[in-house]
Amino acid sequence: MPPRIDLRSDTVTQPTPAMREAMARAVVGDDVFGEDPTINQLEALAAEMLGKEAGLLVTSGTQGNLVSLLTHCNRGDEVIMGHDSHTYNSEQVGFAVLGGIAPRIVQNQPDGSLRLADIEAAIMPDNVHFGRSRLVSLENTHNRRGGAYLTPAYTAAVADLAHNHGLSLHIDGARIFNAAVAQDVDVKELARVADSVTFCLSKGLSAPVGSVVVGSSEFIRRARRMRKILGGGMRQAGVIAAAGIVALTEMVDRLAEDHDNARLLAHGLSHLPGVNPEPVHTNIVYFGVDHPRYDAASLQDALAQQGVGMLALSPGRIRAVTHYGIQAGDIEEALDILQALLSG
Ligand code: TLP
Repeated sequence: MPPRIDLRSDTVTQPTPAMREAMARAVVGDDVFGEDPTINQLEALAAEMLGKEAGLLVTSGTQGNLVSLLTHCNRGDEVIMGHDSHTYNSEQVGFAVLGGIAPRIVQNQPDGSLRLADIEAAIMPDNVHFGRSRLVSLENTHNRRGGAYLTPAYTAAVADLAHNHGLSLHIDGARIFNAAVAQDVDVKELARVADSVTFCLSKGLSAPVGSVVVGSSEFIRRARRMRKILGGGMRQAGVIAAAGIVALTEMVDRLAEDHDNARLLAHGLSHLPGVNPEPVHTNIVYFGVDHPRYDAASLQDALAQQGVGMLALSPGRIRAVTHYGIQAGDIEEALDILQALLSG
């Protein structure tokens, strides 16, 4: 059974009633023939919202990043990415395994960014000894950096740097709508300058399945071939796309509530003994555990026994993520349970 108050991830969100209704009514067709009108509508809507020419529905964020990296790079090419990025750490380095692409690692800064000077230093000169630098990959918001967001100005500066050196820019924008809402900017401002963006429908936007890759028409044409070779041609997946359309039209603005609830949680944690919340930027709260009776793993287990789900993702550090299934009252209840455990 999942925990009653499930803060393990925003991936646990259930589809909304409007999504279930749209899924039941979706007009579908064979998408490998390009004949699923609901998928075509979702892909066009996603492209329009992010300021790109075309979109491609994929099964997951992992598949979206993999398809994108394999489409940008050939074997022996290098992708410059952060040492704490999800794509480097939590996607089985699929781009290296399946694409023969090498990561060129740069330190992530506390705000999730990569220093421009570090990116520039990681671009390899044209030399017979070296790999070919082909791509820069950013993550917005940044999962392991507490949901920190990148700004339009920073993203544009990285795009300029990459393009001036003949490289492309990919953004793992699994939670890019959280980044847009937190800064009160149009998501286009964060996406337009990139050559490709993957974003997830199935996290804070609450759809049951799916992510979308957006880019130029030519890039998406090649990405569609790549998705097929990875087994991602999904036939009548309009039932999935229908929920995705609801996600994009009805679920973006409410992300602000998740950010409020994350701040509420961090504020409450700051008054409890033995836990130290990190700065909150969007819907992700990390806190350090420094307590005489608990480490992160045992506190996670004690919380789970009381029906509260959080994840001890690294030694001494717990993550809690707010989402559509969490109300302010749930946060207060979780804080009461934590208070009893930590002070009892
Ligand atoms: N992240 C998941 C788990 O992998 C930990 C989570 O609960 O946060 N990029 C980023 C920044 C992500 O956080 C994730 C998922 C992905 C890509 C991969 O998306 P999926 O799970 O759809 O393959």
